[in-house]
Amino acid sequence: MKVDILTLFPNMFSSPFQESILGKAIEKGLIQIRTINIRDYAFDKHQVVDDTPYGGGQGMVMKVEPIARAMEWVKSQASSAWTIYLTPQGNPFNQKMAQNLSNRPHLILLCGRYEGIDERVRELFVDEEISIGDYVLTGGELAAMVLIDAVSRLLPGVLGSDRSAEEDSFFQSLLEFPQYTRPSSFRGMEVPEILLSGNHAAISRWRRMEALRRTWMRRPDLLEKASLSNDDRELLKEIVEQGRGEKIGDGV
Ligand code: 4HQ
Repeated sequence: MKVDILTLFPNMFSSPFQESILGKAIEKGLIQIRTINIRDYAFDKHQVVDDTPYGGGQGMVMKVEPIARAMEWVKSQASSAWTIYLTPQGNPFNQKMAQNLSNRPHLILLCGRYEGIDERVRELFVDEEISIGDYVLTGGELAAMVLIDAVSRLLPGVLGSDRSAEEDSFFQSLLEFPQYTRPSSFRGMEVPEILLSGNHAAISRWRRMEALRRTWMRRPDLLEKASLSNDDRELLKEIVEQGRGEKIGDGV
């Protein structure tokens, strides 16, 4: 997959894409990421990329001409690319969208700063607007990184082959079950015995149970969308009978 990023801050993208799984995927050529500095397409003497908003008001707006020139240069190389603008006004990003985007050969991500972009950029170049959540960032760069991270790990060969797509889909739209690794005893806290039993059927059932329990306790909204088997419904009945138990804070 090719990803072109239009930004005023290309340096922000260097280290996140050099490390770990994403770094390896780029090294292997599974993802080709390029940054395009919008300022390089501002042709006036001071390379101005922003201006005050028509109608007055606070802050600055990104000018249409530099973005249009940068876009036209990128698109001249791949006219079929899918162009995304990162903004709180966009469709809320989720795993399904990540999956759909992972099937596209070429993405263009436009990162805004200040109060955003001239509306005409949207009309001319943007295929889709995406938000990574209901909060305000200083720019679209971190949002673009979040999107690239979520999409990249779905590309064939990016994660180790030991991770089965089947297992992923079985647990789709459920929260993860608790994980443990050695030591089996730490400060008197024991790993659940069943995980040490070697009984794979029992372990699978326990994990499914705990994934359902977590989801029911923390994100009951996800259970509506999850595809649950009859066995799952039986497990859920048990969970509901056991009660909601320990409750974590709601973060507000
Ligand atoms: N911004 N999800 C404002 C975001 C954002 C988000 C990007 C800040 C666009 C102009 N982007 N600029 N939330 O807060 O994607």
